[in-house]
Amino acid sequence: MAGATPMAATTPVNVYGPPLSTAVSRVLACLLEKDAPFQLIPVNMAKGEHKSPDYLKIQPFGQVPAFQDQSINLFESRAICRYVCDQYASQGYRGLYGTNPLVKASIDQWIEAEGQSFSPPSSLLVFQLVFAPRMKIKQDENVINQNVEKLSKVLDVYEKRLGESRFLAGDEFTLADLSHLPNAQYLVNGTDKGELFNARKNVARWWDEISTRDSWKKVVEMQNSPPA
Ligand SMILES: N[C@@H](CCC(=O)N[C@@H](CS)C(=O)NCC(=O)O)C(=O)O
Repeated sequence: MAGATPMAATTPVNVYGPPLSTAVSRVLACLLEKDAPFQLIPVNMAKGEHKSPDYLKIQPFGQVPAFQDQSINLFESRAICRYVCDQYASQGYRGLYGTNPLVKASIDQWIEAEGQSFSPPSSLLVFQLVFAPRMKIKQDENVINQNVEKLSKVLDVYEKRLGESRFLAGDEFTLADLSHLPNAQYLVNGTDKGELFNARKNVARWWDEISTRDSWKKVVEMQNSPPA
């Protein structure tokens, strides 16, 4: 009975890692959009639990998130999200990963743009501007300036695209938009670089719309609740 959806819909999946991690929060947002039951399993990264031999058995690169559903283990947040969308296709928000090959191709294209073009400069900025100060690591002004410039160019492309369609892959919110939430959240709300988004009319409208979805508001609540 592999792949029996009713079973999958009621058996919680396991997500390992803290909601403060951008990659973990991407998966949480997707699970919430799909109404998929999950258990969040803490991984104490400060203590190096993500590098322990037991953890490496489920995430061989020693990163978060790791994901388990019945007999499978997965890593890479975007791949996990695609799996969740397919596995829970008939529940939650059905349009998240499209319903036909043409729409899916457009969603995949923009998920790739997020991973290949948006994420590299935005992740470096999130590290430099948010996590380095918390970890008492010295910030590198050159890295910050170079990546502000790179991200600006990427967001110029987004500005044009979002002048043509309401969301990245078309007129519906999809996984492509969702994938941007984690890094954008830190940049807009946790740094002085929010203008990168807010000063671009279409990007600002898009950000406002995607960041106020119930699923993302729940993730932000989880990020702000102290661990039990
Ligand atoms: N491409 C991976 C990135 C995973 C990743 O970089 N996770 C970070 C936290 S957001 C991590 O585990 N960092 C600790 C390390 O690399 O040792 C994904 O999307 O899942």
